[in-house]
This record gives sequence, structure tokens and C-alpha cells, in this order.
Amino acid sequence: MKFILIRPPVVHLKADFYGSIPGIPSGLAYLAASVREFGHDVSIIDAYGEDPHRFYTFRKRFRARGLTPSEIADRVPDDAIPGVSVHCASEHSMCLEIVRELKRRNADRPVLVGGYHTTFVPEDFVKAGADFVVLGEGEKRVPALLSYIEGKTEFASLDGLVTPDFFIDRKEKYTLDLNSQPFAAVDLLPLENYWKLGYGHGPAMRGVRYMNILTSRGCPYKCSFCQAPQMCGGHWLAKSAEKVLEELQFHIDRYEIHDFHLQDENFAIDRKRVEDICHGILDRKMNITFCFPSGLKMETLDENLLELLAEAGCRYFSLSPESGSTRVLKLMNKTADIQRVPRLINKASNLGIATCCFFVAGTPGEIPSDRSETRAYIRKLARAGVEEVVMPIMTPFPATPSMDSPELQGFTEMDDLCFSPVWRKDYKKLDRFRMGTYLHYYSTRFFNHPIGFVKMLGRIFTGKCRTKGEMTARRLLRDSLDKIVSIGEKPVNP
Ligand code: B12
Ligand code: SF4
Repeated sequence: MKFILIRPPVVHLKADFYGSIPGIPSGLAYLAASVREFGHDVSIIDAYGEDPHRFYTFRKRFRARGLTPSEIADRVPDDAIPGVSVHCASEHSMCLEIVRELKRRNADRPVLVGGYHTTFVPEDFVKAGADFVVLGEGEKRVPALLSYIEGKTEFASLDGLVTPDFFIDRKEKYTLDLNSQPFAAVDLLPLENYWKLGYGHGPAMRGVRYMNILTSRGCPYKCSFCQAPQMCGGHWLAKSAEKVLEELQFHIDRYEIHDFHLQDENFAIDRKRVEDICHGILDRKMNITFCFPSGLKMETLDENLLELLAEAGCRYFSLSPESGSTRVLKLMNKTADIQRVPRLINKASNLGIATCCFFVAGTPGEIPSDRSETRAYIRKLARAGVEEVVMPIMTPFPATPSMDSPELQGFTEMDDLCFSPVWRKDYKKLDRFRMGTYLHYYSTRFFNHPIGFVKMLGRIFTGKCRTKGEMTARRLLRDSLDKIVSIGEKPVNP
């Protein structure tokens, strides 16, 4: 059966300055590989990757990049089953529109929907015309569903599925044996377009080939603002060190890749596995660099492990203290020992690894003294050598305790759930705090690490970026140019 996976264009609120980290859709490529193993003819329409420099206005308030819903539908032949992938809340309306467009073109053809975000809000997609919304991981569920559509299996055997008539909850959450899964089908993606961009999930350089891979999935922690506990049921699944080394070698041999972005939510939970991977990279003389754009858990690191990671080629990682106030960390149900972070940052800096720290402003219950503590803590990190700090403003996500928080009400649509929630009553105050904190961070960095600061400016200029912030500065310049070139595009569904 012909199955076409659709990655929507990247969409974000025009007002959300931070809302559009573009990157290789690796989750989709892993899914495509698994479905292909069942003998289906799988392809991917990567609506962002195919035309990443084209901007258009979507529903007045949003900016989209890539193909329009109508252009996407044009590319789906009548004999193929389309499957729309919805990664995050900001893609909600865009994906509804893609579903509607597909149904307008051919009402009889089943349309599938799945992805991280839809797992929590499947109903809207069914209302828009989707015939099947797959909940959770797709590797087993999509082949089973295609087999049902082909008339080969019974409906009763399906799991984790929403249709106009049924809601079948997931019996299993994150139970896949990752070692038995194929490597991502990145051959179905416009990789050259991504490499030409000069930005990715982790710091990337124009023309330098890199690959996003996942060596593990899930997370055993239960932070109150995060959907991961619901998505993965508290499980953490990992590929063996041997399998990870095989995957790295595959990309080195096939695509001449020497830089990897490891996107795991929790790469280092199993210390022995990390050590085996690092020793394997060194023993096999892979000569690679790698980074952790989704972050490492501070509890899983110490100075010895950092030395080994650096020797194996680690060049960047982020940590998520989230707040400098232990009171706020409790409110978040975050089990983070933030006192160890400055030491880890300092060690990483001495080893030549660039580091980033993530914070969230505006946790319900946060008071001015908490924000002062956070700011003071960030200055401490700046002195320790952290090379960038990122501070989104808290937004609620479906199925998290934060979603019910009275302080986090006021959004009108799912698409408003982004890292600059302009609809929050206290948004202006929080945004001022965020901007002020960036100023504190950069001035402390400038006074304590003037050479590092000047080098940073040099890298933004030359494009040899070490951090996401440097890369983002370049991207914003490039985006401005693209927007000028794209002026005159007809707005879609204004
Ligand atoms: C890697 C990653 C990215 C990468 C790759 C994105 C991609 N499109 O693949 C990049 C860097 C590009 C990215 C960008 C963003 N991301 Co992101 N990302 C992740 C991360 C860390 C891992 C995702 C992953 O690969 N998981 C493993 C794979 C196998 O799972 P999966 O992708 O969900 O796919 C499985 C299922 O969902 C399903 N499935 C997927 N597609 C389909 C399609 C069909 C038809 C079917 C049936 C099934 C199906 O099957 C797949 C295999 O099991 C998650 C965190 C997490 N907890 O997962 C955040 C996460 C999903 N991202 C998030 C966000 C907010 C963003 C951004 C908006 C950030 C920003 N401010 O710009 C941008 C959006 C850009 C965009 N539109 O692509 C949030 C989403 C929250 C929400 N509900 O809105 C998360 C949860 C992180 C977080 N806690 O904040 N992201
Ligand atoms: S924020 Fe990170 S540590 Fe906390 S539950 Fe989510 S993925 Fe796990």
C-alpha cells in the first residue's frame, strides 16, 4: 500500500519570536522506516524541508514556512493513504487545514493523523475529517492500521486509536524494543536542503552535514508542565550501546556525516551505556562530534563523565535548571539538584564544550523574590562560563497539571500554546523580566569572559556557530531576507 507521511510547514505565532526551531523531522523518519519494513511503499512530504525559505501568512496571526496545505494536497496521489504528523500545539490549525484539504480533494480516501500533539487532543482532528487518529508511538500501530484498511485484520485488534465512532485508549505506552527497529528512513527527506540552511536542532553550520538521531526515548520524571510523563507512561527506552554505534557508523558510511545531534530527552540515564558508547566511538576511531540539543539531566553527569564525553567528541549540551528558586522547582515537581550546575558548566567550559541552560519564567505561584533568585543564579552560571541561556515563558500543554492552572487560562486556541504566550495577563511583566535577565546574563558574561564574548560575535558574523543562540541570530537575519523575498505571497486562509 502507498502511504505518504506529511510533515506540515513550520508555523508560529507572529508575536512568538522564539517559536520556530526548524530541523530534520527525525521522529517521522523513524516511523517511516518501521512502516516500510512491513512492505509498504512509504514516502514523506516534508512541507518545511522542501521549501524552507518561503514564508506566508496563515490565518492572519501566524507565519508559516514551506508548502501550503493546497500544495501539499496536490502532491498526494489518489491511490495513496496520507498520514499527517502533528508535532506540537502551534501546528494545530495548520494540520486541521491540511486534513480538510485532503478530504476536500478526495472524501472517500482515509486520512490518518498522529504525532506528539494529537495524542493529547485527537478529537479536533476527527471533527476536521480525519478517519483515524493514532495515539502515541506509531511503529506498531500504523502498520496494524494499514493492514486493517487493506482488509487484512479485524478492527478489534487495533489499539491506541480514535475514529469518528470509537476512542480506543493506549494499552501500551513506550514498550517498543528499540534495538529491533530500523534506522530512520532519512533517505526520504530533503537532507541537502537542511544542510544548506546552516541551522538545525543543535548548533549547525552552513554546508556541514549533520544527522539527528535518537538513541533513547521517554523520561521517568514527572515535571508538572511537561507532557512526557503522559506520552511515555514514565518509561525510558534505550538502544544498546552497540546499536547506537552501528547507527552512527551507518550515517558515516552512507552520508559522510561527522556531526550528530542526539535528540534524546534523557540520553545519560544509564551511565554504563554512555561510557560504552563513548569508548566505542574512540576505539573505532569514528572521529565525530556530537551535541545534545534536547539536553542532558544534570543528575546524570559528573566531572569524569564530562571528560569522557569531551574526548569522544561532545561539543555542546544543554541543562535545564528551569529556575534558581528551589521553591519554584518544588512547584514544578522538578527533581533537580541545581547546586551542581555551575560546577558542571565550569568543567565543560574548561573541556571546550559549549553549554546552554534552560529556564522557565512564570510558573504559577512564582513570586518576585523567586525571579530575583533566578536572575542571581543565572549570573552565577554566566561567571561559571555558560555560553547561552534560554528562557521561555510558561505555557500550559494538554494533559499536564499546568493545563488546569487558573493562572494559565486565557488562550483562545491550541495554537496559542507557545513559548511566548502573549495572551497571558502577566505576559508583559514576564517578558520584561526575561529581557532584563538576558541583559544581566550577557553583561555578566561580557565582564567575566570578554574574550569569549567577542569570539561569540565573531562566530555570528562568520557562521561558525557554537551555540543555538549564535545560530538563531544568523537565522533571524536570514529569515528577514526570506520574508522580504516572500512578500507578495498570497496569505492562506486569512
Ligand atoms: C526532536 C524534537 C524536535 C525536532 C524534530 C521535530 C520533528 N518534527 O520531528 C525539532 C528541533 C525540529 C523540534 C522543533 C520543535 N519542537 Co520539538 N521536540 C522534539 C523532541 C525532543 C523529541 C521528539 C521525538 O523525536 N520523539 C521520538 C519520536 C519517535 O516520537 P514522535 O516524534 O512523537 O513520533 C512518534 C509518534 O508521535 C507517532 N507519529 C508521529 N508522526 C505521526 C504521523 C502519523 C500519521 C501517525 C499515525 C503517527 C505519527 O509515531 C512516531 C514514532 O513512534 C520532543 C520531546 C518529546 N518528549 O518527544 C519535542 C517536542 C515534541 N517539541 C516541542 C516543541 C514545542 C517544538 C517547537 C515548537 C519548539 C519551538 N519553540 O520552536 C518546534 C516546532 C518546529 C516544528 N514544527 O517542527 C514540544 C511540543 C509541545 C506541544 N505539545 O506543543 C515537545 C514535547 C518538547 C517540549 N516538552 O516542549 N522538535
Ligand atoms: S521536563 Fe524533562 S525531565 Fe521533566 S518530565 Fe519532561 S522530559 Fe522529563
